Amino acid sequence: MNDAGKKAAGNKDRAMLREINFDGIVGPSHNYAGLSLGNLAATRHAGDIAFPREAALQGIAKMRHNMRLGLAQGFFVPLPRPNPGFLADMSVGAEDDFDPALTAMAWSASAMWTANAATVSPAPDTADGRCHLTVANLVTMPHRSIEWPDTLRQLRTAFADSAHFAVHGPVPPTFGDEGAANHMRMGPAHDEPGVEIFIYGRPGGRFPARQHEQAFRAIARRHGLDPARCIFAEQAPAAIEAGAFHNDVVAVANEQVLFCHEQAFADRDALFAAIRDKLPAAQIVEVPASAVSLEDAISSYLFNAQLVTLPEGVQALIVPTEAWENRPVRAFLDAMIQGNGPIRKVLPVDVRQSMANGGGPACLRLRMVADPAAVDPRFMLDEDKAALLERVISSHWPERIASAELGSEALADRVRDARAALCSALELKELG
Ligand code: SUG
Repeated sequence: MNDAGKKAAGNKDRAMLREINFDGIVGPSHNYAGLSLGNLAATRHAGDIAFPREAALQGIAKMRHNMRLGLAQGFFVPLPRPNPGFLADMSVGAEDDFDPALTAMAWSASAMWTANAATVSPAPDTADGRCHLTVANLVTMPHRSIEWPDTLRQLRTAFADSAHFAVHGPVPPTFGDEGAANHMRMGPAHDEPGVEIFIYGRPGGRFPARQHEQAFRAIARRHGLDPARCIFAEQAPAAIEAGAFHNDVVAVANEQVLFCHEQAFADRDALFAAIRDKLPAAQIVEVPASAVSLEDAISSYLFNAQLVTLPEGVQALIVPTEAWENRPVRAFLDAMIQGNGPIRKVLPVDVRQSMANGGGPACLRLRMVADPAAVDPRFMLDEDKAALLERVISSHWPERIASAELGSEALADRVRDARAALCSALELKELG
């Protein structure tokens, strides 16, 4: 089918489109190794004991919470860990050739933060009327750079229906790409053409700027986006310096609403003007630094929230409990919901185990806009499957992992068996 034909078919299917959040199930090797420079929570918690079972159950509870709001929910399974290919490539083993830092990289459960799995352009935005995904190369952090081949395999399984989806490999590794964590989409409704906003960083600061502008420009071209509906804007260097290693730590958007910190962007006036030009109905809820400092925003993860449209039509902000408990943030949120703005509800969720590694509610999910019936049903969640996941996790996930245990063959066997049990329960043996 040519592009025009596909576009027409896509338009016909548009009525079936809805937002689906795909959360990463926290893997059985979840640990705190302090691998991410510039991610203050992860650095602060380096060496702490991690609780993989509790972490994964917190993740399932969040998914259940969101499903019960009437939202469509999917999930991705953890990647094979310890990553055998990486250890072999680096010639790292368990004896004389043991290297704790490289071993920790091979064991990282960081693929749980699926906001970094890919950049997603929904069907109404693309030239061929299909939903396009580009897997993120994540090259800035070594432990994350090894995710994409297995993530790509999983995306190509979940979104195998080529009438609806096009799943691309990564952009060349010269250009760092961290996926949807730096990408926002605004529009009148999820199923209508939107404005895609790509936020990149410039190197030179104290911490790495993980997202390259050219990576996003390449993605916009390969997804077939209309240049008139794309915005490329720089993240504020001060935000990266303060620990906002991804844009989704200082901003989140949903339909017409952008919720962001005053110091999120290098040139906020230019960005806001561009958004209003392309989407006159845009509503920007900006949190002034005088109400919530950048430091409080980053430590509480106020903006690493899921901003969602509930079935009754109002927008709700699903925040981590840390935000709800932070005094200035709470004061701002209380005033916001008493006011007359577009965000009508604030709903806290407990994902503390992930938060301690710098991953809030928004990091844990990849947002798609798709017809749920076009997705491989094995990746869609309902109450029964959530109970199944809970049973597998409760009986197979290690209760606790200390950093010093990484590299233990007995623990590696346990982690591999846990993942195998999950893939088998979900009939996803081809990912095993
Ligand atoms: O890439 N943490 C992740 C957190 C990713 C959060 N994602 C979004 N903001 N969308 C990271 O820094 C910590 C791993 C460790 O230190 O063991 C880690 O990778």
